[in-house]
Amino acid sequence: MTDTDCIFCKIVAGDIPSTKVLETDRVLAFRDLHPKAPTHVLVIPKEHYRDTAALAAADPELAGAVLHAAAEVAAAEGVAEDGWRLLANTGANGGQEVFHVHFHVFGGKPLGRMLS
Ligand code: IU
Repeated sequence: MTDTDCIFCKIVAGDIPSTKVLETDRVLAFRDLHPKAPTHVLVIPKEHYRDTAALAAADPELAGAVLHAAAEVAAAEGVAEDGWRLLANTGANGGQEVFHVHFHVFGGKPLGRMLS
């Protein structure tokens, strides 16, 4: 399932270049174009789902594969021991700008507390 208007589907297809960090048959991880931390990688299912809720409802196994890949990315980036952050902005109030579900992997510096 792809969306011809979706920029991340175009990255999956190779029509738009990206710096790949990890790839499996169903998951792709690539560096964010505008990194907010020394490690800032986006982990996505290759299939198009608009957000976390749609992915979880349609394919929980794939949602798990994406989480598994995120942990592998953190380990490969060398940030697993010191800690890292996984973030999935969901919907307009959640700050989601690209509507192909993606998980941000941040690490490489103290990230502070989001909630207090
Ligand atoms: P958000 O969670 O939807 O707000 O984040 C979208 C992210 O996708 C944001 O950090 C962008 O820098 C990033 N991004 C990218 O890496 N490559 C692109 O071609 C586009 C957005 I468009």
